[in-house]
Amino acid sequence: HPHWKHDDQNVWPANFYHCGGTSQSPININTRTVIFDPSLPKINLEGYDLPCKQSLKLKNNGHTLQLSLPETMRIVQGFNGVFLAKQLHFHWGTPEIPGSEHTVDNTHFPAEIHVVHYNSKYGSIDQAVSQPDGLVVLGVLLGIGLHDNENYEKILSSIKNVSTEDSDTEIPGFNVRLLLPDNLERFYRYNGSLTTPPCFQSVTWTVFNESITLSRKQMAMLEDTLKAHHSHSLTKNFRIPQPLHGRPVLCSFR
Ligand code: BO1
Ligand code: ZN
Repeated sequence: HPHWKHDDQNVWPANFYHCGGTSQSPININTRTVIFDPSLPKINLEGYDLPCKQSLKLKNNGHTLQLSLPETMRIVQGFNGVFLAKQLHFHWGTPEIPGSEHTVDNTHFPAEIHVVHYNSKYGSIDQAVSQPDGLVVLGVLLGIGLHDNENYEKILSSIKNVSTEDSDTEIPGFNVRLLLPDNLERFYRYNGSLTTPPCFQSVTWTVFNESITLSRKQMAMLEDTLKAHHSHSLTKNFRIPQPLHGRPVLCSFR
């Protein structure tokens, strides 16, 4: 497996076959051409309110800031099957270059989180990650607001402990539901891929319509604090939107 970096994303297809596929992620969400589908079921989350005594591993893996999640967190309705949480992570840019992966009407948000779940019928994420119905990822677009976000602060306050590549730390359990928007009923849905190598086309994507805000200071913690290989700043870790190749993008709301 060749090593990869976000700076190299133009050559991912040469090194990772699936990255050149026709159902890649992220995408631009064109709100004028999405298809309203009133039959999209409501998403029902279970076990997101974690006890404080259950600690979670927060890691800088050189590509992103990632929080491991317990399989007691699960999506029990809204998809075909039960999907168990594995991890959540962030994508971001710089103050000048907003770094969400999904764009809405060709506009990037400053950042985005992905909550990664795998289909319980496959028994493990490693078995599920390459299956067409293997993963469900929930995407939340992050903007800038006037106030610190106290829920995201539970993660961001520990960034200082994972500033270097491959470092990790434990943080107390908290209510992960509070990282998501209040309104889970308004979302976009399409079939796509992992947004990093190996880019398997295994993800049923959900991007929520409602965004969440962090303070400028909190966004700066993401943008400035983390380091990757050779202590280069870990920043601009987003993939540019990929061609739809005729895929429908569904929308749960008008
Ligand atoms: S994303 O949500 O599309 N940005 C995304 C991108 C890459 C992965 C997951 C989500 N990678 C996979 C690895 C697996 C690993 C799994 C869970 O993440 O390919 O080896 O088990 O951490
Ligand atoms: Zn991601």
